[in-house]
Amino acid sequence: MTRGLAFCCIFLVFYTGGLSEEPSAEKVYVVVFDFATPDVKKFDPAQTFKPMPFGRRLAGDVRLKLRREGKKIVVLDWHTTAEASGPLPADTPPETVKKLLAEKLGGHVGIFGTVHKTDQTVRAEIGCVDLRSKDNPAWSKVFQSRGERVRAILAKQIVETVLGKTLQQPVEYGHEPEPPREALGKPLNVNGSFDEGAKGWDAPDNVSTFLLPGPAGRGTILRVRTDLQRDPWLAYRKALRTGKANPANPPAIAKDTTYGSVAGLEGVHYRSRWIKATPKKRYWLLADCKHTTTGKRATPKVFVKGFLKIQKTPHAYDGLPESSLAEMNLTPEQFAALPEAKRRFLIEADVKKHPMRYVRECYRWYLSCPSESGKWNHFAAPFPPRGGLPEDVEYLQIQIYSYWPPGEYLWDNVQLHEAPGKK
Ligand SMILES: [Ca+2]
Repeated sequence: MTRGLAFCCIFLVFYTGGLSEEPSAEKVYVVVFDFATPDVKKFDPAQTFKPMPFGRRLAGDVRLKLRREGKKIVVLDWHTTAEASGPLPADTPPETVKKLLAEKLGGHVGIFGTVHKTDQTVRAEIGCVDLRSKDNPAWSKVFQSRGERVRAILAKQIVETVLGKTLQQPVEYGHEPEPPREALGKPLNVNGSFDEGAKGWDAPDNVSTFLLPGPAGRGTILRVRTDLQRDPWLAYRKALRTGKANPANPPAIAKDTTYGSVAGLEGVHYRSRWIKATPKKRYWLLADCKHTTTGKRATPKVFVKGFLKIQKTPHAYDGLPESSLAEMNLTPEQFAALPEAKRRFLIEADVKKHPMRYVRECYRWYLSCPSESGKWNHFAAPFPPRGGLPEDVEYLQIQIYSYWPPGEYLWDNVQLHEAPGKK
């Protein structure tokens, strides 16, 4: 069965122009308020993991996609936005949004809405107020989708509607011939073959990620499982991040192949160490992958994400990451109860101590690896699809992403190379 792509989209109200049609070359300041999530499940205090409301995550995806659309669009950061207003539901009067934009935030365009999520389908009612438009200052529209990529699909649809244009798709395997190995030279990442164990990568957790001997000729390979119960897996991952669990002694986590499993929700990311980025450069990413899931086809991905250090985005951070809180023996509640000056002091000291815990994602691309079950396949593609890496990217990270269908994914030779040719 095909599952997971957008199947429905309903136009509700008036909508004409988009941001891209604006003749002015001046910057457009956009505020994406967190979307309300009225169906959010009540937090069970017996559980250690508190999920972030879906509407807040979707709003975050919309901000990121808009930021990637170039320098003319300036998207207000989440902390400043959330300080001005909590989630703004779809039925917020346009006048209220206008007031927030004009008097509090200095924005041109405000995006807000309500997200209804059932196990299968997400329905997002999105409103937009555009202070620059005289004829058509407000619109609203319903977006609906389902499946494991539902957030990415909805964010793309919302951004396309706001901008009034179709976003370009990442280039997939086969659009450009892979250069010969000699031309690619030495990989930029360490140990893409996994033959030196976890060197250059996260330590495997031995529940969802394993390093183990592969078939003849492959040396060590990465094995990923996504057919796992989600809540105990999330709790274990959190315990690992805060030093309260040891991968040498992993918990037994039951198999789950439902839409509520790890495969259907978060999926499993396996991350490389930081790789220094060179702005304006172009790269090739190579990967070998085989899945043995019961679904015939799967499209796991290898993301390359770009990050910049927090020092370049002052006042963008307002809290401590959970690993730092754990180091300081503080709960989030205890931290929140400290006087502001003390919090600021702890954050600034922690940024100095662990600068790489305070990076912000500013670039994202992925290698799509669509394949049938049971066979090793080789994938390779260049990125960025056009031009070179944006100038603000300081570090790259490879994230091997396995998700739907639930089951086993095997990976080998995940390698990043500088593109050959013009220097
Ligand atoms: Ca290998």
